[in-house]
Amino acid sequence: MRKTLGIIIMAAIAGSVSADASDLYISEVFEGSSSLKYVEIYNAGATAVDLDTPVDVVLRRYSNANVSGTDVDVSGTVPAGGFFVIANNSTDYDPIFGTADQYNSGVGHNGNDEYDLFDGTTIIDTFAGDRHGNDTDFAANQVVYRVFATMPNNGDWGTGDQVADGMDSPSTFWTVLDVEAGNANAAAVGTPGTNSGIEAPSPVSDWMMF
Ligand SMILES: [Ca+2]
Ligand SMILES: [Ca+2]
Ligand SMILES: [Ca+2]
Ligand SMILES: [Ca+2]
Repeated sequence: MRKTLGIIIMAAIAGSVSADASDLYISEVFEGSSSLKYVEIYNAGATAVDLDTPVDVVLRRYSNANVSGTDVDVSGTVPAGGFFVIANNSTDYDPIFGTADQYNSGVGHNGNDEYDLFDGTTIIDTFAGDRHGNDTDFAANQVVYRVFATMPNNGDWGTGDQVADGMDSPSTFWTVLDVEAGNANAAAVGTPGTNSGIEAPSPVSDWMMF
């Protein structure tokens, strides 16, 4: 009886915790050939986050040298300690990785584009936010992993351009792996929707759950 009561109380407490989109961060960005591209978002919090309610979460892409971006309105739920994947399209993505959480051709980065993640009007994270306005390639034909061990940080790339396979970005906030021609090694180097061991803690219960 006591145990049952405890479970009921814990469930009531968990239900009262409001989702906090500030627990979200961009955990992986994949840029292959054709339009095999995706962005993975991780929820480091203890509560699932609805990407539309109570505040609308939006991914904004800045292409080439542009300093104004184009919005991808992400919709769905990111589980506590879980991932959410937005892929460019199913034709390129599904045969290699299975089903993504969302498809949107706005996820069309090609090596010199950056992303900001917005919670309403507030930027909560970036992928190379310090490179807006710079059209030099910095992540072409690579999968780029957020280095969990360096979190929290703002996702900046740091001063410098593209780095070699297996190296960190100049900021040390990201680690890159090369994607081979024709996406030959895509399934080996990309981990959409799952933890590679770089971009999120394993197990998640070791961090920020309480
Ligand atoms: Ca949204
Ligand atoms: Ca571009
Ligand atoms: Ca490419
Ligand atoms: Ca991943």
